Amino acid sequence: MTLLLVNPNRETKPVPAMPVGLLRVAEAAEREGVPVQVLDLAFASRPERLLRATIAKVKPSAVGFTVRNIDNADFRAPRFYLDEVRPLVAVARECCTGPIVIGGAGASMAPEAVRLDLGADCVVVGPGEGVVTRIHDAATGGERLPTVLFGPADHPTNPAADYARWLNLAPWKRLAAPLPVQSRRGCPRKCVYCNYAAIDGTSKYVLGDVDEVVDCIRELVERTRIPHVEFVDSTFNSPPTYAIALCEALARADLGVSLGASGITPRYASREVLEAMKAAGFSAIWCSPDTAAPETIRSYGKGFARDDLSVMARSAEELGFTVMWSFLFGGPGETESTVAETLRFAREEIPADHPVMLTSRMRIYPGTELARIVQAEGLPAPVLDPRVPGQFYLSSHVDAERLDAMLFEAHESLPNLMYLAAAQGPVVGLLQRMNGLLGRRQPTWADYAPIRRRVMKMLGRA
Ligand code: B12
Ligand code: SF4
Repeated sequence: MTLLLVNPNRETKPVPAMPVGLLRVAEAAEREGVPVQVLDLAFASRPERLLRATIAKVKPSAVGFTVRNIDNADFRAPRFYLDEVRPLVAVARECCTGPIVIGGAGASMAPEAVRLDLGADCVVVGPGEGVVTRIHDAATGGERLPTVLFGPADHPTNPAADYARWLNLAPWKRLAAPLPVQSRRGCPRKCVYCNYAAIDGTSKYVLGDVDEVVDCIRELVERTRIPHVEFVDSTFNSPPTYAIALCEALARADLGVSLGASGITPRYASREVLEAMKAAGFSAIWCSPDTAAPETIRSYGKGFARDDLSVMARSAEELGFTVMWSFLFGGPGETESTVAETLRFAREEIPADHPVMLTSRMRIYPGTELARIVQAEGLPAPVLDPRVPGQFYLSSHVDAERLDAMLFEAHESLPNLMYLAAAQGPVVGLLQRMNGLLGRRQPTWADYAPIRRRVMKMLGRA
């Protein structure tokens, strides 16, 4: 009567992502008395064979897969991850008579399409902790599962999971993987392309208890001996009062860990917030303003003011706090002049040693404002495979060739600019191994971008 939970995600770039969501579901199952086993296929040399052997041994009553990524949202170098998951689901289907359930961020974005593509029975949308008993009951003869099941966002959970217990940490450590920790769910902003409300199961904040988050980190670091934590919150610095309280508690606890976060909104990246983050142990952060032109800040629905960006860039420089900036060109309302304004901001206001990521064209995901715009413009509805033409939006007010030329020119002239594809390039793997070997923390863009950029240039990949 065991629930077998499988991590099929073999993507390790730009950062190897420990399957925090799947493991939290495993721990919720245990709390509710459901016997559970976890199979991590991230580094398996023959994943299908290992899955087959595990099912033969465990004889699970149901198999659950986490689908974190559908694609890499990269127009220039698209990857479609479901091609790797489909054969695994087929093995589960062949070897297990119980239901095959899919959950995870990717699955939550387009549940029915993912279910059909993978050939599963049910897709859980949003947090899975609150539906494990239902899955177990269905697997053991109870009421059949619906094809789509919504997980409640307010079900009790932990900020992370006991990685040392569920995972063989050796290969993760070899690539200097950080420990993912989530202090809150939800984001009330409404960026035009964003689907996080569906993934988190809520657009309202569900805030974790600050002391619990700190205790959880202390325990995780003791158990894993990995002194680097990555906050995986949709927006780490919002609400700012909570962010500051958490940072102060982390600073007081003085855990000797380096901290990172990728979800930073310029709206609340004031000097006060950045100072608190620095004092807490953050060494570098990843911020995606997407644009720096007032018109596109509005049309992308970003919810910050143009001045917030300048304040953030200045405060970060004054505090010696490196930011990895990410810009997304070609979305609704983009024109040649808004592109030029964003590139001007990158050239003139971002410190020259802060890395800047350039992404061209917006990936369209179902259920987003962008999908509605696409429909209103009479364009075809999005599908799952990013390699199918028409999956990336380009504003009709900007010429494709001109946009590409402007980005290329900026990329060639500024050493701190990179295309998104560089984040998944071969140099990243080399740096991860080097850091794993030296026992250093996960390479952050902050520390390595200039070196990486030079090496990539040498290899002709930049
Ligand atoms: C933080 C983050 C990152 C960090 C990761 C840091 C780290 N160490 O883990 C960074 C910036 C490095 C990153 C990189 C990438 N990311 Co990212 N990332 C996120 C983010 C914001 C949070 C993910 C997370 O950990 N959530 C916290 C956990 C607890 O939640 P969860 O995984 O969703 O799990 C819950 C439920 O989904 C469910 N559940 C999960 N599994 C299962 C299984 C079963 C059986 C059940 C029932 C339920 C269930 O229950 C869980 C607990 O509540 C999400 C967006 C989001 N809001 O989710 C994007 C997101 C997951 N990333 C995405 C992408 C594309 C990527 C990259 C491919 C980007 C790129 N081109 O490089 C890489 C891939 C990295 C990799 N190794 O896989 C996409 C994936 C969807 C897609 N487009 O296909 C997302 C959704 C963003 C988006 N909207 O596009 N990412
Ligand atoms: S701030 Fe981030 S999480 Fe919030 S809506 Fe915008 S992209 Fe989504």
